[in-house]
Amino acid sequence: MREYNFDGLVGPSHNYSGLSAGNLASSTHGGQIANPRGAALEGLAKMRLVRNLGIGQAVLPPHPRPSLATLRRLGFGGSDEQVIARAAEKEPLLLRLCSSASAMWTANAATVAPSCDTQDGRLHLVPANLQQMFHRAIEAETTRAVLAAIFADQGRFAVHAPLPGGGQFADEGAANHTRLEVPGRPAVHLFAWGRRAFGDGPAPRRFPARQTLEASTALSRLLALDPTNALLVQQHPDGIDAGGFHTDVLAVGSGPVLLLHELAFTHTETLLATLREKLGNALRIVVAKTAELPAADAIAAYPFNSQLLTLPDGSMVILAPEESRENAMARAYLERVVAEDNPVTRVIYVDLRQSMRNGGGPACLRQRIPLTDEQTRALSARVLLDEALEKDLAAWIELHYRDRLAPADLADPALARETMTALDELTRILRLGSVYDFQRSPG
Ligand code: SUG
Repeated sequence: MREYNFDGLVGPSHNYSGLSAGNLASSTHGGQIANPRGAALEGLAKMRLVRNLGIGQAVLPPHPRPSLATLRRLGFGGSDEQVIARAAEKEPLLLRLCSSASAMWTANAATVAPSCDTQDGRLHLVPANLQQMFHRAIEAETTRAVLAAIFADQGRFAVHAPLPGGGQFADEGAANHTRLEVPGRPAVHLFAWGRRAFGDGPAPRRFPARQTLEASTALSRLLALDPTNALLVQQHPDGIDAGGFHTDVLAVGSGPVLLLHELAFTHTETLLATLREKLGNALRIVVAKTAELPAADAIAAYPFNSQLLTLPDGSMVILAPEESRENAMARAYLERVVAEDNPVTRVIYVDLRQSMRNGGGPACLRQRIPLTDEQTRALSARVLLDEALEKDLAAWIELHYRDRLAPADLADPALARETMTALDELTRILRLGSVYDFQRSPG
């Protein structure tokens, strides 16, 4: 079993529209000018770095934006140009919502259970419905089509439908899911949630809780896990209100290591005791208390939104955003992690400023999918990153992406055309088939 990081390629419409209440970076940078080409190249550089560490790396494609299909479903008609012009004139917010490149944050694309943990021995993937935010909810359909195209072999892979219904089953994917594992014991899956849909209980007051208990419970069933190894845990309402909109903003875990802020979850002591009981002495936990690292710093600098990567020699590295190096408290926390008795041997900092300004750090940009060799051979598309694919993607970005995009530019019909041309070509590079709506129906 080898873990592959499936990173989202940043889409050509990457921009700052201030769409995500509760995500402080998104709110702060709304209206600024973005650099889609720079963002896509930053993302690709991170993928190259991870691959060069000897770790499995793969890609997931952007979604068509603006989503003309969504604008049409909302009553804007005529030619593509007219749809965009009418939305821009009458409902500019809707055009911005339908133009976000948010599918780049593939931690939110799905929740995954590897075949070694599931009762039927297949890899299970549940695409996230992302109900809480409109600009993200429109990702689910395309995500499902893309995953179904890649993981088409139903004998080995089960791609489920996104959870049904409205906000009651609001699901944000792997950003709220952590898998921990030590040698000789079954893996433990932590499913975090922010509010109850049915019934009362503590909930954030200031910002939305994006994941419900009911959604997390449904995921633990659908993923065909042994229920005794699936734990449900509440995100701390104060953590969400401080800007920790997903679990991965305040906690990250992999293998035997769990890093967390004390405001990541409620009842932290009980949770940690349960984890120690299930995983034993090999489990390594490093908690940051508020005095060491205030939540505001953790959220601004994103040390928990790191990738915790296991190298081929078994040691681990933390891939953290530059912002964590620049924040003295975040950096000191990460240095403490390295100094303590655990497999983590160093921190590597990466520049992902384009994505970070929308609240997306290293961990947001990847979906972790453990695969056996046989499963990698059974993938139905060219998504595993090797040198040739890396070159093709770099050339594709250079050819198709703008280096400047302001929210007002989303009204430019040429952007939609450019994006369709680019994505059409990308499906050929990745041998994905016709996964996009515009490839299947005219207009
Ligand atoms: O859903 N930002 C994303 C960031 C997602 C980060 N993912 C994880 N933590 N796993 C979000 O809030 C901002 C778009 C804008 O404002 O233009 C945005 O959607």
